[in-house]
Amino acid sequence: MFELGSTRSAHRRNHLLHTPDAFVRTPLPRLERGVAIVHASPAGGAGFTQYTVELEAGGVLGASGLMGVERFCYVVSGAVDLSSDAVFRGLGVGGYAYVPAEVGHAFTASEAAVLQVIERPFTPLDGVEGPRMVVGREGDVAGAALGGDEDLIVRALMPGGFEYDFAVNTMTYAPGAALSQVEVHVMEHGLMMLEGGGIYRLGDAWSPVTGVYFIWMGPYCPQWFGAIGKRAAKYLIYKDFNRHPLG
Ligand code: UGY
Ligand code: MN
Repeated sequence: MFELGSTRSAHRRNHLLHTPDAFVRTPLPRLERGVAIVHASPAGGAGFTQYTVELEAGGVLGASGLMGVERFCYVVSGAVDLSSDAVFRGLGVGGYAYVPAEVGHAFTASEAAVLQVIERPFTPLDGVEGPRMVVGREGDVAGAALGGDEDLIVRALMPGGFEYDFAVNTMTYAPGAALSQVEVHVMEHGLMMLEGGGIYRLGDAWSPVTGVYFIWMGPYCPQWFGAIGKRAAKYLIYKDFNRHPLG
């Protein structure tokens, strides 16, 4: 709908709220029969990229071809097959994969599919072996109660070892559950709402979030979320992790 130029989308120095009315679809190299909505990128202040990929049945997302860039993919709807040295068929909703830098691969939609894709330059650590490919399903990951709060369940999709330099979690809030503190931390976040909604504090702004809203939080962006409504709220959240702030 034509909203006379108004939107809740806002790009500030240390955060972006990206709402669906403002999404612009674009082609990308090595993306066939599909389009991308780029949410987070270095151009917008982030140290990583995060984008939504919408694939037709038979559409393909190939490796980025960028040197030293690792990738994480999460299936939001539909299903894809991942081919690399091995083939992983039928990654449906909640399926995910981590592909280390320089590993050839392609995601092919076995039916129309929507993916969240996160990419970043990998930061190796001296004396630590390189990371391995990870393929999993969120439903198989045990949840942990954040700070002992059974109404706020975190599922860590990436392994926690120092081979890996980022984390991707899902966080599921029972209706009325909230973060127990306003967080201010050096790590960045890319966040995609998956279910339900609530109020997000970003810096000095409190915003209603729901649907497929995306948020980028830069380092030290004050942040807090409380779930509102009669059903659970859930989001997928990226953060840089396991590395010294000086690199
Ligand atoms: O992992 C986190 O920093 C997470 N608790 N942040 C957030 O949900 N905004
Ligand atoms: Mn946080």
